[in-house]
Parts: sequence; structure tokens; C-alpha cells
Amino acid sequence: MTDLILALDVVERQEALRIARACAPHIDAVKVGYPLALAAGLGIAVELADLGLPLIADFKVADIPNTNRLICRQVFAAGFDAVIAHGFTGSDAARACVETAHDHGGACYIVAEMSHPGATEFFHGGIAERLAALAVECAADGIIAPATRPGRIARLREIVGKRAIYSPGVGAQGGDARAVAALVDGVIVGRSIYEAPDPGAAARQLSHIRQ
Ligand code: NUP
Repeated sequence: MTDLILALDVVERQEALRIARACAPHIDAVKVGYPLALAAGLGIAVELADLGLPLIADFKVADIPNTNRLICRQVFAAGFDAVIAHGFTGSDAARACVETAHDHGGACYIVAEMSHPGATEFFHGGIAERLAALAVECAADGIIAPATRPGRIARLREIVGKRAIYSPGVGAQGGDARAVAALVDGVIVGRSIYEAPDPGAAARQLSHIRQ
């Protein structure tokens, strides 16, 4: 069973709520990133809470440990269930996110390798493998790995074992949902759903990956 996670990168609050409601029966979680959080405020988490779905804050937290802790406290106080953090800031900084998440009964996922073409300028030569190992060492709940490079997901799976892998990059970025679904615990999809004329129908069409 692979989760379908909606990346709700819509900057108009009412539209975001409408899309999330239409998709809710076909998805397993909603990911909110900077576009919506900056436009609508962290209070959007309370408004999305009636959907009864886990809410993931994709803030790619990347600061010193103390600031990471302060950021993550705000995320969980707002009602989110999970946070995404970067690992390149080092294990003390990543651990601050993981510990704060766990203190609040939440989860933390560490970015191991990003999905866009430019990511390989820095995520190469074993860096992603080291970030995946750091995620394991910090007791993170899982990693983010690119749907645009399924071969890389397979390699990172060897490192993280049964920890979750959530994978963005399907559809608009070129990744194939079916090919990736078998390798990961969750597929993250944004534009292919929220830019569709009928987002609920687009989510339903993709929900084959959940079987
Ligand atoms: O490596 C990453 N790639 C990526 O696209 C890490 C991410 N967190 N994301 C996010 O996933 C990105 O910010 C967006 O919210 C979503 C993918 O959206 P789309 O390309 O399906 O529209």
C-alpha cells in the first residue's frame, strides 16, 4: 500500500480548502509548503484538520539546532503531524527536528535527494547516501527521495530499510507514478492534481497507486 500525498501548493486559501476537500476521499495526507503557509498562515492547519488526514509541513527546515527546534515547535503547535527537514545542516540540526517532532507525537522526514534537475549539482558522489544514513542515525521517520530518479530510490532504500520513503516528482516533473509507487511508501503529487480542471477526479485517477 502506497500513500498518495497531495502537495497543496495553492496560494489562495479558499481554493486550497476546496481542492483539499475534493481530493480528501482519494488521498492519504496533505503536504503544505511555503506557498500556502506564507499566503494563508500556519492557521491553515486548523482549517484542514476537519479532513481527518495527516498534515505534513514541508518547510525543509535547515538552520542551527536551536532555531530548528523553535521552528518545529511552531509547526506542531499549529496542528501539523509531520515536518520535512534538510539533513545537510548536520546531525545535530536534523536531530533537533526529529526530537521536537517526536516530543509532540509527530514525525520528521529528512530530504536525502531532491527531484529537480539542478539537484544533481550537489546531490551526487554519495551525498544522498550520507544524508539517508544521517536520517537513520538521527532516528528520523523516513526520507524524501526523487520520483524522477527511481534508480536512486532503490539505492537509498538499501540504506533506510523499512523507514518511510516519500517521493515527489511525479507528473509535472516527469516521474511515473506507477513505476515509483512500488518502491516507496508515499508518492507526493502537486500540480498534476491541483492544476487539473477537476482536482478530485485527478486524485481519484492517481489513487490506483494506493492498492
Ligand atoms: O525534492 C523535492 N522535490 C519536490 O518537488 C522535495 C520536495 N519537497 N518537493 C515538493 O514536492 C515540492 O516543493 C512540491 O511541493 C511537491 C511536488 O510538486 P509537483 O511537482 O507535483 O507540483
